[in-house]
Amino acid sequence: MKVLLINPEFPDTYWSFRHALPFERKRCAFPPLGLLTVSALLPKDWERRLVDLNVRSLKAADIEWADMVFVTGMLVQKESLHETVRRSKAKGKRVVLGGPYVTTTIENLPDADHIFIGEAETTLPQFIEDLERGEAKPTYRAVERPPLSTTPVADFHLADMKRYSAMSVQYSRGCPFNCEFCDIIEIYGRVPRTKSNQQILAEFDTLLRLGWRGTVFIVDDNFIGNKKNVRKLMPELAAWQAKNGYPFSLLTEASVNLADDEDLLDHMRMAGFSRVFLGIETPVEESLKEAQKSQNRGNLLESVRRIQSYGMEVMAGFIVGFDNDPEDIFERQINFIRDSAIPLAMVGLLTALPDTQLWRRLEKEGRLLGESTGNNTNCALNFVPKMDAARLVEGYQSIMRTIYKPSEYYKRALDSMMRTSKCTTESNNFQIFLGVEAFVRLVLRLGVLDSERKEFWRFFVRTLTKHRDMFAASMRFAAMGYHFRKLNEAYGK
Ligand code: B12
Ligand code: SF4
Repeated sequence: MKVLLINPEFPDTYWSFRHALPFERKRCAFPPLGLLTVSALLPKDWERRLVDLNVRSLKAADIEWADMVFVTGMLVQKESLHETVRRSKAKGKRVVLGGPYVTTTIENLPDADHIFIGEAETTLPQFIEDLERGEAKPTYRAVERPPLSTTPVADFHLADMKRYSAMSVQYSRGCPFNCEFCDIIEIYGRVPRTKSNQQILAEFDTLLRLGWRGTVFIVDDNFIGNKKNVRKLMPELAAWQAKNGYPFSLLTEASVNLADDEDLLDHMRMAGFSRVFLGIETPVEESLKEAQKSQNRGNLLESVRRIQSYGMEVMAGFIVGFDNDPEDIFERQINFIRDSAIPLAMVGLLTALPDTQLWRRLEKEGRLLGESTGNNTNCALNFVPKMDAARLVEGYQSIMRTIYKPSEYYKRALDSMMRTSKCTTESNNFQIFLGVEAFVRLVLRLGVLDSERKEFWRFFVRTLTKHRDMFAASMRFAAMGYHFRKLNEAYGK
């Protein structure tokens, strides 16, 4: 059996890093871990190939080679997903679909032969048995959420590693919190399941053996969702990094209450975590209450600062469009982002994702306008907000225009380096932004051709005088700033 695994194309969003990647000659930020995991669940003697449309195009010959085509995707990839299914079906191939889009969508699903709803660890083996008997069903639905002990090490070798700027592994699924807008808890549940220490370290071993060095994204919904297990993992992870000479700089997502646990923060520092993405959402207490985000209590600025003091750059998500947002929400968000020294702030309009508590409430209130595009930065609202919609979109754009102005952005980058540098570990110093060639391309684009080149040189000189030890990180900041500026030009005018 020959299986072609396809990851559809992403549009240009916060996380695509599309305008920053070319400096390093990378095509895509992260490989499609879901598909690589699905591949590892297939019988060993089946042939498999991966085509990530974010890395290269899909050729007719790719499809012709295959007996079956497996496609994954998020909501935001649906256009490319539909096109991929159409092309595969046109060539008479059996098409299998899975992933977050088909798991959550309320629209008509594409015309695939087999659709997998939910996680595939138990349903895929069942499908393979059924297929052998000639009785494969059109739909497979995971009745229970599988324990992660059933998740194999992903087939990382299928990914063309040099095309990606980071590799991904997953330690846990699910989150114990109950945010109203969140689809994670609907898809992956509120009881966080983790892998064993041996499992996750085996994945690290595999990446190391395959020659990977650099950033590894632990793609958990909330890395500290199961604190008890994470605490047990940390010393082993730190020992693994030390034994192997700190080959990986770690990035993950966590809830803000990470700041309350200094022991865990210290262990994360020792294990080589250099960046953490937090769901801050808003500095407005009433809006946090409305979002049922009780874990974001207390002084949020202080929480961010504490995490930064352990050497971790804080990235964060912010949302505008809550019913309780006051008229001055836009200025308050800008001020918070400025004061918190978060260079990479993902600001989005509130989005009602299918089958979330927010979706159900808005439906009851008659305020839903349809399924979202899945892209929360493209100014498209899928519900009727309390604030005037035009004012909300204009306010949102004013946040984006302000925070990604080079002077504002570079100031936050310098502040962030100031706060994290005191605690830099060996792995935090990892040369993330590698190579003379990448540096030359960056200087040419931002220091010569760009209309904002003065700001770049000011930043450059300040970095050299104050943060010479973080030079590689500072150049990554410059590249990322360029990405956000371009993104803003596309969406935020
Ligand atoms: C890592 C990650 C990313 C990465 C990389 C993704 C990639 N290259 O594939 C990055 C950071 C780029 C990313 C970006 C975004 N993401 Co994202 N991301 C995740 C995250 C945290 C983990 C994904 C992952 O690797 N999981 C591990 C694998 C093993 O799990 P899995 O993918 O679910 O796969 C399992 C099953 O779904 C199934 N399966 C999956 N595919 C297939 C295919 C077949 C054929 C079969 C049979 C089974 C199957 O089997 C697997 C094993 O059980 C998820 C949350 C989550 N827990 O999954 C959000 C998530 C997928 N992302 C989400 C969103 C919204 C986004 C963004 C739009 C955010 C934004 N506004 O910018 C962007 C869009 C992408 C872009 N570049 O523009 C949503 C999707 C919602 C939806 N319903 O579609 C999720 C669910 C999180 C959330 N609620 O916010 N994301
Ligand atoms: S903390 Fe994050 S993952 Fe957990 S419920 Fe809230 S939004 Fe979802």
